[in-house]
Amino acid sequence: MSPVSTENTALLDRIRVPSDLRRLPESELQSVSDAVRAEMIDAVSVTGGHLGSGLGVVELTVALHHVFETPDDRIVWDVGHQAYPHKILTGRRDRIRTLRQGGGLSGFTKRSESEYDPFGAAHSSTSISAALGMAVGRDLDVAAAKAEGRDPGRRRNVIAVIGDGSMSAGMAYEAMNNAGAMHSRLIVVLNDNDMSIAPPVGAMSAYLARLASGGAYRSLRETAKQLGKLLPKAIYERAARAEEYARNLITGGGGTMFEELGFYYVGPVDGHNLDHLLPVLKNVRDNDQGPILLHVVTQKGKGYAPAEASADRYHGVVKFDVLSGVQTKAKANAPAYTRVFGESLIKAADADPKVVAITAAMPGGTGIDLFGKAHPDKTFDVGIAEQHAVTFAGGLATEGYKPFVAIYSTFLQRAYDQVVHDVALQNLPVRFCMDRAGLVGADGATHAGAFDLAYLCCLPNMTVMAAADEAELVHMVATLHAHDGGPTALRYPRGEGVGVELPERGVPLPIGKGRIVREAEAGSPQGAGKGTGNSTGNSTGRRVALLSLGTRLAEALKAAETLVEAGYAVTVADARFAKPLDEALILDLASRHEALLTLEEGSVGGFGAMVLHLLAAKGALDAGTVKVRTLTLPDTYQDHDTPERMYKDAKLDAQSIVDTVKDIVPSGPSKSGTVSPISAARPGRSRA
Ligand SMILES: Cc1ncc(C[n+]2csc(CCOP(=O)(O)OP(=O)(O)O)c2C)c(N)n1
Repeated sequence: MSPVSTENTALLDRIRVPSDLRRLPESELQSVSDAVRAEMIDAVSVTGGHLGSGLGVVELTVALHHVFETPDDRIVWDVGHQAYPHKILTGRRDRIRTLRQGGGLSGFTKRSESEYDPFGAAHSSTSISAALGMAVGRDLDVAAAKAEGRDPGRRRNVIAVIGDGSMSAGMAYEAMNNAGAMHSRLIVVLNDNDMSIAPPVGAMSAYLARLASGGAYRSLRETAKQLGKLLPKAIYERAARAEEYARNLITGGGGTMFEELGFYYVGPVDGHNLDHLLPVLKNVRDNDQGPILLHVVTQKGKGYAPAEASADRYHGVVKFDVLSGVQTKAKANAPAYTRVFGESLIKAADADPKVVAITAAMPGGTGIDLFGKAHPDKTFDVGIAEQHAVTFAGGLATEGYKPFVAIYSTFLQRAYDQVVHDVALQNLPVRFCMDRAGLVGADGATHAGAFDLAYLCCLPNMTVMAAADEAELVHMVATLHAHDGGPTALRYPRGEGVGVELPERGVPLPIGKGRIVREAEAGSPQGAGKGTGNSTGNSTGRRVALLSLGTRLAEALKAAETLVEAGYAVTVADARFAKPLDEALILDLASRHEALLTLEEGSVGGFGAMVLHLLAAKGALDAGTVKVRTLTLPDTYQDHDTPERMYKDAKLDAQSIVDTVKDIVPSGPSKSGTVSPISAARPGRSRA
């Protein structure tokens, strides 16, 4: 694929919105597709993002916008990660090089971004439900208009486009089951590229492969026969025999599973052949029946040789060179948390045959790919099925296994009742390992791991911890392994660690014990925190405690340096546990500082709320001697940007911490009588 040519540019210049595309003859649509593909490759080469999925649906996108009257007709893209060609054709081409950049276009569909995005997404398998809601809304409108004697107007089409990977989630079946029963007119395009992020798993994937087998897709002639059923009765009856024959060849006789669910099944059709796609889509558009499933076979990464040749088909890429396809990966200064997690879990399983690992279609993203190489028989990729993953782990736990369920914080949201009802309520020792905790940057609000502390800390039986650095992560994996008395959860962020030395083996931490990392009195660091510097502590300055949970610890230590220079006496503690809290440590901090700030990479209602509950319950706030502030993510959905920028906006960076402290406790000598003397033997101070 060549870089964007002037010819391509000239062609795309003629298409600002889909109505411009619809004015072009069908004969030009392959050239449009080629131009969109070149534009997309060029754009993603500078922004990074999802490449392979979009490349696979270029022709499908062009065909859909040509055949359907968007935006009045609704196209609902599942996940939305494949919607870059759609963005190029729907008035956003001029901003396509701002994809995933601060202030720029989202990497997914987003209602606030365009009227051509009727439903926002980023988590998978929602499209059929949303599209069915739209279809039923339309039907209710039409019925109301008829009842009132009004002209119901044009009956809009609703189309959900869902990948074969996303078809592995329960929600897709719940929606199809409902749609089949409602008989509402809905079009589901199954975009079958035989890939999820990783190769697809499960019986459904094998089933689709069987449907698509024998030349990969149907000829137009066969499809026309198949579509015969959608035509008026007389024509249909003539076509019926041949159609039945063709169908049996493919489905083995019994009709497809989609038909059993009440859908009319059409396909498989070659999703890169516009001569096939256009007539089939028109036919599907013009039929009057209930729900239709159009099975389209595409190739992930289509039209870009480096993507086609790579194992992951360039699902997600960083910036790359268009000609060679080589991605510009910055050299890492420290191992990624994901890798440290995967390697620590391998060690646990090396020593204990009861350790098993579960991922929901994210082996690479969670480090379970590493684990899978070392312990293939103990690794379970269940597909995009977080709910099932959790309850499946619950079942394993009942049999004495030690399941580690590695699911991003944001995707575990989907399995909340399974966490509550199937695991926590029964006190089963399932280990939840939540990668991408906190802000994630370019993927934006849909992927932020913002809520797990709030939604897990409120659950009886649950133990919740957060790693402050990669060495802590090693110890915490060991802690999860050792703790068999109930469910445990561990959160850690996206990206690289801070560069501390990694222990050879993890040592289980005492449950519910935090540690003091730097002490106000000594003014010097204690423990393993990096960047604590050689401060000249001022024990007579105003006394402030920073109580951090997770990787804000590094910012807390930076803030402490600045504050000490400004004359404050600062204690920095790492809570390690959000539940159970280290009560003795927290009450002690509250008793001997004028201000206590909690820091977390999570929403309101999480760690800070837990600390406030404790302080209130123990009467530690009654005397009014300590000012408490809970520094959390804001009560808004933060748009994508760099994580650094987003944390700054959230006022969780070192400078903001300093500003908050100065705001509530102006610098000066310590106020006598407001703090009690330091107890000689404070609990929870040392590293385990
Ligand atoms: C609930 C949920 N779990 C996991 C993911 C991560 N994820 C994003 S895309 C994807 C694969 C989707 O595969 P498919 O639908 O076949 O689309 P393709 O990328 O192959 O076009 C996964 C697992 C997600 N977005 N949502």
